[in-house]
Amino acid sequence: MRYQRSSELFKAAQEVIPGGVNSPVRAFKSVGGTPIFVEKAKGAYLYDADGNSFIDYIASWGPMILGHAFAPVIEAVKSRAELGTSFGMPTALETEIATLALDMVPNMEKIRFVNSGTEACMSAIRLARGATKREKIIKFKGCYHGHSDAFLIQAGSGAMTFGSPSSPGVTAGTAKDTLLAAYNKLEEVKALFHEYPDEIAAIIIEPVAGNMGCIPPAEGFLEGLRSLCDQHQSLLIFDEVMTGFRLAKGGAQELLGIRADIVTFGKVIGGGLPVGAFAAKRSIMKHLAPEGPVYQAGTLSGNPLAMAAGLAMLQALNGDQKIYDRLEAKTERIEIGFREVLEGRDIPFQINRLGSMISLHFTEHAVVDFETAAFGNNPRFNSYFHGMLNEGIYLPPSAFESYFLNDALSYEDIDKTIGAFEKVAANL
Ligand code: KE4
Repeated sequence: MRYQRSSELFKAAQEVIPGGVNSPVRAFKSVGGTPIFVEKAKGAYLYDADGNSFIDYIASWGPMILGHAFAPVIEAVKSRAELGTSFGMPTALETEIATLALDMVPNMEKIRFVNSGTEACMSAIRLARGATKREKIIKFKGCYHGHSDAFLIQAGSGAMTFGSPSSPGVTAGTAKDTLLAAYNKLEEVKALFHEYPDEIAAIIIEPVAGNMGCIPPAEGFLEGLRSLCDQHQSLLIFDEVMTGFRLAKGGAQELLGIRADIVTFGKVIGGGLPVGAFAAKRSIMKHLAPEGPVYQAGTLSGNPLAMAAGLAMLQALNGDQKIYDRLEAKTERIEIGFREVLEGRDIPFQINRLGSMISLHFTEHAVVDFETAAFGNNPRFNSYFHGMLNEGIYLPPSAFESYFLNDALSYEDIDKTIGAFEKVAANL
């Protein structure tokens, strides 16, 4: 593979954009090398500035679940654009996509659209604090809920004290209201409720973690969080920015059978345009402005162009009962193929998978939380990433990301991916 043009473009980008990218993970910092500058994409394939093509396993970090340039979405955006792109006034289109989303997702009665997953999670926390009149939240180490201050918190000193800022610019005042626990460790959550009785507004969690690689919830873990929230009148927030409309039509709530109090969305719900959302029962959403006092707003929230893309995406997913079976089967094929490649080699590995979320970890430890995910052999991951890239397979450029399969992937693509891994594994 040649990356000459991407290198030139990266150099130019770094002159005018911090790090040359508009989102850090794109810069290949953790895997090394020069980021690929993409020119176009169609179906399961990416085409870069050097004329290389790749089978795509990030699907724009989730949104392109039906493949790139999905015709119904493109058509919807084209025809909608002719009517004007933004009005700052309500449109019937927003009611249409809100109604469909609430039909698809169980247990939710109202939904508010925003412009990103970050905005959805930030707003959900504010709503939970406003509704409960409490200030503290619990999040889990390694879970990512976007880059608003309340979430950029790392474990403080000691096992279960409140957090400390994980980024300059986040204040100690903010950090003191974010408590941390280890994913899948219910006893740590119980201890926080014991330590801060009546102060915890909400628990926010990725019901299937995708930002430590893929980590499914342990048996009884989410059920335990549900009962702790019921016991302490705290709210359970499922961050379904990744899992929403991906694990099932109704997301993790449907697949895992656990009911959250607030659910956040992003990625798929926008069909590739900037959309986030958060939903809850009427009794919670009534606190949100302009109905209630909890303020939240956005110039482009519910933007008709983005709503048109999201509506076309949700209509396609809602109309195709087999999509999730197809995605599950293709992801299982990847898992089986990768296991066959690695069995018998002296390469310790774990493969975590739930539905079409999957990740490969080069470690002998079971990957069940951030600490065990961090045991991964990153140099080995980096040569795996670049080896696969050179074979025309585009994987997430970080050991701490889930792969996102899309419905446009053929079994020929899957088998080509496994064949590429066979070649790459020989040099790991
Ligand atoms: P955005 O603000 O990036 O739309 O969504 C934030 C977010 C919230 N919740 C979860 C569970 C998420 O995974 C994300 C964003 N995911 C990352 C990939 N792990 C986006 C990629 C990026 O940061 O460029």
